[in-house]
Amino acid sequence: MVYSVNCVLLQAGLAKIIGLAGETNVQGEEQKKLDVLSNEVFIKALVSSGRTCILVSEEDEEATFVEPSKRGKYCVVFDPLDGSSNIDCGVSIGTIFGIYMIKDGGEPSIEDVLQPGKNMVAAGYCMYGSSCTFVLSAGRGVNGFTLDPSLGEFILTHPDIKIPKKGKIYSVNEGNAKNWDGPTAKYVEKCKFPKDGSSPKSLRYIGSMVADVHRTLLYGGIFLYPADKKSPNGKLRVLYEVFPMSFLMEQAGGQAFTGKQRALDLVPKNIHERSPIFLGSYDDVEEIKALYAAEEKKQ
Ligand code: P6P
Repeated sequence: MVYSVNCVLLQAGLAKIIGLAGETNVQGEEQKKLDVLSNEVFIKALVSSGRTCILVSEEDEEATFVEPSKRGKYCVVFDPLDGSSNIDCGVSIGTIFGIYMIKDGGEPSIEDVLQPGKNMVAAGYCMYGSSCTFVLSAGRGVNGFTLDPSLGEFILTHPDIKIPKKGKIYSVNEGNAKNWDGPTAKYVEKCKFPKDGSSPKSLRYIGSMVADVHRTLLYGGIFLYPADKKSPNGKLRVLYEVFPMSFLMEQAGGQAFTGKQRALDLVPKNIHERSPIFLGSYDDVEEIKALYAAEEKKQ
């Protein structure tokens, strides 16, 4: 599936299939032709695999329930082409996915995908950039694979990825700074003007979650998409952005926090629910957790 999407993306600029599809998705975001195309690739392939029973896509308002004759035991939640607003300028974008097992042998129901992220059996992403990189965890560590186009095969290039315990990079959209709450504002201030004599952290923000998280996973540091006055639940979607990336971070020795709790403990109430997220190096996330805990004490 990701190989097919990668091939289409590589030709997109030439084949003039970039640009808008003239529709909007459930998020009210303008759909790029490639969003629609990649969504169709994943839905068709997952249904015909005979292994899935419920599919949740960022592009579809409702979940897809696979017909009984093709049904399996896995529920897949995915963003087929995350960061697609960056397609036209060639910035790395990606597919993000998480996999649950159906809760019991009965008739699949929406409850099977409204499980906490800690119940996922696997999660990962595929980044379409200067190379096609596939990062996956099935609950026993994180491994990275790079597509060898001459073979059409993914080669294990990043075995047993471990995120550095502390990093030198923070990754956030500073354009939202005026709307941040106290702990986030204090944390970012601390990154820029550390009071302990350490060097300031560098700011790196691409605006494509897969690219920002991939860099964070390999180099360390922290990625933040906090709540703010405009978006009290943040922007990123729990099922197919927050949970998969949080699952990977924990598997790689990092952590993920919502501002209130461990991200993977969250129980979503609907399939497109959003949540604030702070994820990355263990010590860096600890610092922002302490600021939120101190704020909580003041309440
Ligand atoms: P902003 C892309 O639209 C996305 O969903 C993520 O890939 C990315 O991290 C975030 O939104 C960027 O949002 O508001 O900073 O442009």
